[in-house]
Amino acid sequence: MKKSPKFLGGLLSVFLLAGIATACSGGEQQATTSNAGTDDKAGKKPTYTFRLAETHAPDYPTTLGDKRFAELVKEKSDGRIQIDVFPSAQLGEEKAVVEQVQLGAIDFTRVSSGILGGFNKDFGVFSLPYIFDSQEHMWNYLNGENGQSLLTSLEASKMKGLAYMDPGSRSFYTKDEVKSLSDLKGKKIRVIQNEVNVEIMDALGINATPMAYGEVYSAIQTGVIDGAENNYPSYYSSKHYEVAPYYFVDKHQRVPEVLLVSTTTWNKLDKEDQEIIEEAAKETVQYQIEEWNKYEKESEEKVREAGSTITEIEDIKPFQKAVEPVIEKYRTEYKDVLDAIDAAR
Ligand code: GTR
Repeated sequence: MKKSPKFLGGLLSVFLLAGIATACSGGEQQATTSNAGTDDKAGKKPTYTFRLAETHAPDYPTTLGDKRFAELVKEKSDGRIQIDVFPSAQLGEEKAVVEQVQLGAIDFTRVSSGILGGFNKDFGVFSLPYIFDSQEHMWNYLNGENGQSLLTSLEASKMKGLAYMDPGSRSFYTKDEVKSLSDLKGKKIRVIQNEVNVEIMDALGINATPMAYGEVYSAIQTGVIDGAENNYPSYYSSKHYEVAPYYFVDKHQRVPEVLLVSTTTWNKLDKEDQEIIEEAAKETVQYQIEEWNKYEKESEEKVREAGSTITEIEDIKPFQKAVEPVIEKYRTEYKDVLDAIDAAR
């Protein structure tokens, strides 16, 4: 095939962009950066500039958590380690970002463990429905030994989990009114791309449509799907309430958010710098939970004001019963985690 000049031009910009991305993608500062030379002086520790990818808007509580983390790292390293937060999916949708993190092209990200489940089997457990009774139950588990050790299991997938963030609870929302489980049957509902989500929807008689978060608004608007499922903050911040004004509160999942670092980036750091990053991540958690709680309330109010119809489910049992086979299917594989979750009640 003869390549057109436009095609070749496009190819050239891809290479140029890839070059820039590599040059900016963390690690010790290159000689071309503005503060080059600071690490040349004998005995001085190197300076770093890293990138952190976030899918949400700048004022969203996970983004606020990312920014607090970056500030703490900067403070603790006396300005040597700078982490630039890129919100609003500027560095790509979550699945593509995780692939880049595995390659070491993006240093840090805050991502849903729903996405991680597609990369690391251990994380699939958090997509199982109704395993946490409440926010408190979830944090009891996450802060415990089992929850914390799960973060390290990501190392097998070239990432290192640093901390969890609060994800709220996910419920369904649709273009047309839904009042019961039978109204949901046969509907095309967008889910985060992982196998467990598809199995849950199958069990509920829903037509699961895995797709990237950034595509959901137009997919609902154009009728490709009938709705999606998420927490109040995402429902509000993504403006999905404009195209799917029926929110049906069943709280089927709490899928912890994870702050993580590429092991390529991690291995460039000495012990002291690694400790700075670990400490900063842990110190961010309480702040993020507080911001989460505020924003969750606000976003519920905002969608109500905008005219969304919120239906609180009266009896969750038919839902729980319908998804039981999914939990049973995974009970052996995730036994340790499910037992630890039960024990954290
Ligand atoms: C949000 C989560 C995002 C993203 C999104 C989704 O609740 O914070 O990281 O995973 O859901 O549904 O894709």
